[in-house]
Amino acid sequence: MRVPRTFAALLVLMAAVSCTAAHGDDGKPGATAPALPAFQRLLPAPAQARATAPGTGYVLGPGTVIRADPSSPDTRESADRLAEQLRATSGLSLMVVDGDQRDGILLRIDEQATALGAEGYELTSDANAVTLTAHTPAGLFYAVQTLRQLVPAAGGGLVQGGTITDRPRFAYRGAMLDVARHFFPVGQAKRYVDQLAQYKVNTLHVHLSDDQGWRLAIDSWPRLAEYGGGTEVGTGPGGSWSKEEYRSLVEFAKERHVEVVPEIDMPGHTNAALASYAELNCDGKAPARYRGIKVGFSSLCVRKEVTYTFIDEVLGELAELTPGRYLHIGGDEAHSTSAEDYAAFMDRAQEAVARHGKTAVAWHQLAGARPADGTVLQYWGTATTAPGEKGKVADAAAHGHPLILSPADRLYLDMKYDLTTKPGLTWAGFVPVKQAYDWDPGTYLSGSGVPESAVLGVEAPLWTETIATRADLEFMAFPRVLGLAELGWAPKTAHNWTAYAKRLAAQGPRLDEQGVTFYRAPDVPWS
Ligand code: TNX
Repeated sequence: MRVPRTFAALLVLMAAVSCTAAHGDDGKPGATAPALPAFQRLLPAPAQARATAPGTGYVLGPGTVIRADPSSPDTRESADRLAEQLRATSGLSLMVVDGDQRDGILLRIDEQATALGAEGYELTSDANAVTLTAHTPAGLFYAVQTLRQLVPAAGGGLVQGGTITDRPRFAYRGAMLDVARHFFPVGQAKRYVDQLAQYKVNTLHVHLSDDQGWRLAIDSWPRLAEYGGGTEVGTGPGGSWSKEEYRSLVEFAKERHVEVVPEIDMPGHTNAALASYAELNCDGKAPARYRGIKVGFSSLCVRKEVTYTFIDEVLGELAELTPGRYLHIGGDEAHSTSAEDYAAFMDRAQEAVARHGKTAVAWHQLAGARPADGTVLQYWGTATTAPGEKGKVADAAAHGHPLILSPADRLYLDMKYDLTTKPGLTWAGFVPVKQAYDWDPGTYLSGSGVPESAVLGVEAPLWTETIATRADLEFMAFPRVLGLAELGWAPKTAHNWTAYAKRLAAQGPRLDEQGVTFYRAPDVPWS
């Protein structure tokens, strides 16, 4: 049936006007809409989305041309990557050309569009074109990730019509991978980055050293990797990354707008280093390497000067390899170091980071000592953390230290989901998918006086004492890490477990397609 043009336009207008932020309501009674309308399937939920009527939008097919606005060189790269991805997921080989016509898929970086911010974008879809506009390459990258979720999987099809205007709630959206307890090759870290970047996560924190192993080659202290890298939890061979491999990870991440934050944990969690170099021990004797899962028994020798030569050289090489802003210096669970020694040590570790031109990140125990100007604190407490400990963190926040929130009973991906989970620990309790999602980073520490403005963002750590394989790693991370992505990006107004659970379920086929061995958690309505 032919619908008069003006009438069709009116329908579109009505549909648009009836939409609210983040919920394109194109599922009217009587319409043959899919189970979940396209804009409502997006994960993370966009800041604003207005869908036109169901069935309207751009039909993506074999004849679609991808246009990169020639006024900015960065658009061509994004256009080529989009073409590559669509070839992989939809089987379509689309032509990429330079041009700025609104016809096909147009990618543009608009110098004037400052309102979109450092990571925001606008996506519009109508009968003629899908237009992706951003102020920065990162914003354009996120527009592309959104488009990928809007393209029906095989052979193209309708890209729902409407406008999405989007930007993140928090600047820091991170995941941590512990490659020290069990060694994982750089390829695994890249695979994780690739998975996370699709959901607009922008930081990979790598935990590169611990009691059980040292995982990065350091030229000035070669036995760290050569000998200290040769163990892991259990009986495995361990391993380490060459500098070349680390650089390739940084580059791979950068292409996906992910910043790598390397961590060398100190002064505790250092048995692998202490075993590698006798002189780092107060008694001059190297302990045996360690393959167990206890924490808190090791410490660098705080009163020996060689300790500071050591950390300065290690952090210097790390800074040289890392274009990102941050070096993480750990500082957690230094149970065998006195409070006074701990504070003195952490002062000098922070000085070393600053000397090498970086900003220090440390676990929140540093709040009880002397965080230096600018140091970022990573909070890993739980609902039962003592008010005094939270108070110290709140004090630090009041003195200008930005906070990264990683509450262990919400975001520790190594906690078991429930009784049936084989890998994992339970010291922070079970963490079902709902619990990982259903909290608000903005008000999480407000009871202790921390305002949302002090929260730089969120991070989900994946500790690997009990996780030795890719399958287990992905089983523990997915789908909970998507909750992290959602909390980091989506507006607070979109927070709703029931709606989120449906959107999460809609990601199931995508995860399957990518071979991710995720947990089909019973609290999610998977189809
Ligand atoms: C606590 S979080 C740790 C890690 C463990 C983890 C296990 C933190 C800063 N320290 O050393 O691997 O718990 O869940």
